[in-house]
Amino acid sequence: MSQDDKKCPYSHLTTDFGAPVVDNQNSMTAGARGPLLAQDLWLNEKLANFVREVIPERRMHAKGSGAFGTFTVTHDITQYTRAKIFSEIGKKTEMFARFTTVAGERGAADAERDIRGFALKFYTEEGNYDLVGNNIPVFFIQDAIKFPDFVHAVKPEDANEVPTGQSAHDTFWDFISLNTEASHMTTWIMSDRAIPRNLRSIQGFGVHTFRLINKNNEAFLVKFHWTPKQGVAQVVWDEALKINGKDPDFHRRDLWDAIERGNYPEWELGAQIFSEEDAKQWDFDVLDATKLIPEELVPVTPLGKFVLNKNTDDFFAETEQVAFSPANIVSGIDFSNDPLLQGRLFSYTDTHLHRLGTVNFNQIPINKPVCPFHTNRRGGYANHEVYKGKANYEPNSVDENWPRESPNDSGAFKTHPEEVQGSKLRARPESFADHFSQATMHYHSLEKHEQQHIKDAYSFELSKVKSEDIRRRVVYAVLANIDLDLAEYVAKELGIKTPPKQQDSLHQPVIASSKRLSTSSFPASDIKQRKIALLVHDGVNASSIDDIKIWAEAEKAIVETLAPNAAPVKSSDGNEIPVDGRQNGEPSVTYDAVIAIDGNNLEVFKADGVSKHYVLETYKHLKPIVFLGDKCALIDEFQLTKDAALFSTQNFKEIQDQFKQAIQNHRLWDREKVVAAIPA
Ligand code: HDE
Repeated sequence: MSQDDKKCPYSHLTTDFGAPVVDNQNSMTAGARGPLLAQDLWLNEKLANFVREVIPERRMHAKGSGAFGTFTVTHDITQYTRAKIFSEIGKKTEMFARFTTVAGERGAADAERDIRGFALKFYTEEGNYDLVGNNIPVFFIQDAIKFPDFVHAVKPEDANEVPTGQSAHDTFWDFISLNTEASHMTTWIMSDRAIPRNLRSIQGFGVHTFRLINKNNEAFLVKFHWTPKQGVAQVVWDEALKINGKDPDFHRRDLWDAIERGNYPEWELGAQIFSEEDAKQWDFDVLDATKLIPEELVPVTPLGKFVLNKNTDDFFAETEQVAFSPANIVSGIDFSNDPLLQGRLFSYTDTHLHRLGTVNFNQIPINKPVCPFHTNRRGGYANHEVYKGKANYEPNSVDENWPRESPNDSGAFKTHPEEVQGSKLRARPESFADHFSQATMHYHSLEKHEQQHIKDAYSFELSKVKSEDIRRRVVYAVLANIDLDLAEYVAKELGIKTPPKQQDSLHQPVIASSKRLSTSSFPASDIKQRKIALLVHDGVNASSIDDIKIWAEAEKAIVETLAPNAAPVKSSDGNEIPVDGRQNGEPSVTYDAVIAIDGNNLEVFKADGVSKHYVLETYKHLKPIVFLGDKCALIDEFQLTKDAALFSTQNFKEIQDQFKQAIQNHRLWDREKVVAAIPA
């Protein structure tokens, strides 16, 4: 209940204007069996509101998950920027983050192969600062003018609106085959980055080059990165497909639960800071958003950290109505001439005017700056401000020329006075012409298993493309220019002729491989919030459950007991133990590890097909499994091969440290070769 509610004499359900409602169960009729009365204004108000509850969903990034957080400065970067958000170590700024899938509609599933949007809004004392980034450091296109073409191509096809949230269809790959500037980004979208384990385990990137400006008006170029303390983690493809069916809100739920439990996810915000002179040395253009700067060239300087520590109260009011824009910057930060960024600067406001329906969307609480704002604007739909004073123009003499412009030396935002000269034209700079070398670098930077996943993803997606011409064009015009082995693999999978080598020798990557592009460079440091399923049946040993719970609590991990049904199980000493769920209802894909608990019930377990499936699926998805006591026999029974993430023991304590490490590692990639033979 809000303060306002407390002032109301009634703690009752009311109409829009505060009149109490006495009957919310029955419409007003002429006699109990008679027709409705037009006088039933409560019914009318209720239905009228209901049909207007939805607003246009975002054209892209429609399905989102939001959370509030706090940003804290950890390093002094005042030599680079005068932005007050970074003014001193320890300074805190409140913020809001929204995570999204990009292609799917609001009801789409969370684990689709897709980019994840990762947008940050900092409520600074100088106004809102938005970093509207993605979990991938580059983008598909170089120029904003291609954006609608790209989005049309990836969205469901027009005739039947199929497929939702998927790129595995003809129009997407047609676009890719004809717009080779997308080649680098496509290697990322086919990589594990596009099927993250959860939203807590993704990196964020500002993608474009921005500027930092210090108090002496010196300018530096910058690319922003934010890296999760939880490590970067992915699922295997089969797991992603199953999550989408079994728990389409898996990512949203995971983020919510972590915050509710106080296991607040945390990211380090960093920046690659460099000069125009540095940029001139490199063989790629820092204004080209299809290129990244390898960290070997410019390491990431840490700036601060942010934790997401509060869930939303009202999804619509906050996550749905939040309006991000890369144009929202503060003094000390500025734009570059990246033509993709330049297009974004006005397109987001345009989107919000359409979607939120009023110029006053800045007054919606989630969008409202925490500092005062005096725009001299008046009116418009849904204006909430009550403006005082006579003047609504500037300069004025009737209100002491207030609000007036900030003085020149006030430190208020002024754009960097970069010199610009040139003819008016429509042209791509020659420095944007290399479409392949960084795709090659990305592919060559990855571990063998990551490369294999890329090969499999291209093969899978292109096998869904009906047009032979498109398939061939992708293999010959794109993949053969990235890596011949990749092209040959995919060609073989599609049954088309091996492509000739086409590598363009003019464009060898400046750095052959960059370690920090692999997810393996970002391991987790703990197992907080990881979920472990304990498989139990009647006859289970209760003390094993207790031991594991004590251990997990200390690690801030979550254990849940799953039984054949939701009824309590009987322990071996005859007591009833309540369970957290059914094995059939809480699928293995939503857990990070499984333990088959000991007891005197081996035969019951063996006869339970659901339990067997649970274990085999966990094994196939490369996750840790423990067989306790009598359940050790299941390793042979299920014909599993022992490895570094498969444990059998009479005493959990003996293996708990190795088990923890295996959970921390997420997946045992070495197991992948063994499980290839197991059916899905
Ligand atoms: Fe966006 N983008 N975008 N985008 N974008 C939108 O804004 C657009 C681009 C990104 O959680 C839209 O409210 C254009 C790059 C995120 O609310 C829209 C271009 C990057 C979000 C829009 C791009 C992004 C959006 C859709 C090419 C990574 C979700 C609805 C010039 C750096 C924000 C909306 C949220 C949302 C336009 C390219 C990130 C249509 C024209 C590159 C994270 O305005």
